[in-house]
Amino acid sequence: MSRPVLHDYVRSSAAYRVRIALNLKGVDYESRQVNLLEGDQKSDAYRAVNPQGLVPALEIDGHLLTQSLAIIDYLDARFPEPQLVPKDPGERAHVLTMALAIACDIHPLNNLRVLKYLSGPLGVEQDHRDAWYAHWVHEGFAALETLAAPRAGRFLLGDSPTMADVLLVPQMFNARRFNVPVEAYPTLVRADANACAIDAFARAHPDAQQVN
Ligand SMILES: N[C@@H](CCC(=O)N[C@@H](CS)C(=O)NCC(=O)O)C(=O)O
Repeated sequence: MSRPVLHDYVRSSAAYRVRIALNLKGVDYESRQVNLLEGDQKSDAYRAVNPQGLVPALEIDGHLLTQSLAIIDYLDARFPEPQLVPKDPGERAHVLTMALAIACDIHPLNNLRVLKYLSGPLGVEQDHRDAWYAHWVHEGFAALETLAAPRAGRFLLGDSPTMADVLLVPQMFNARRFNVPVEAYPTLVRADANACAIDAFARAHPDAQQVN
């Protein structure tokens, strides 16, 4: 297998998810930075990689994959250990429910382009923009805490990390970065702390990236 190429950005939480999954699977990869703050994602060159103009994208096995959940699903099928989406149908649905609660119902509302649209064309002031951000984190995390708590162990489901933890860690990082308090969500705080103690998660952290 030639070395996969991740179209990446250090503080992109969707790319952070894929960095974690690649590390957990033990896949060595090249990171190519797409500077979101400079608008690289909107260039014709990058839209040829991902027509949505979003990171991440992963070149692997002759495929060009986009959408972080589809990429993680590919990696889980291609490199089965450690398994990130359980085979048991009930557990599988539970893990996907938690992952999608983050990926579909928190993250898109607080994405860079949404925040820029609020403060740009809609003229929303910074404090209202911050309130918007915190609102959707609290809505999502409150539900996720309730969903996760009955079946959580060291991680969101039991005692091994799953795709749900792969999505949780970057979302917790973002919440803290935007000064959203997370103490009201003890199950999420515990799973995040346990995951961050794992080397594969730690190496994917934005502060651990070596960017030129
Ligand atoms: N659903 C997509 C979301 C990707 C996404 O929103 N990426 C963000 C960074 S976390 C991005 O590229 N934003 C660029 C922008 O907002 O202009 C996925 O999971 O891959």
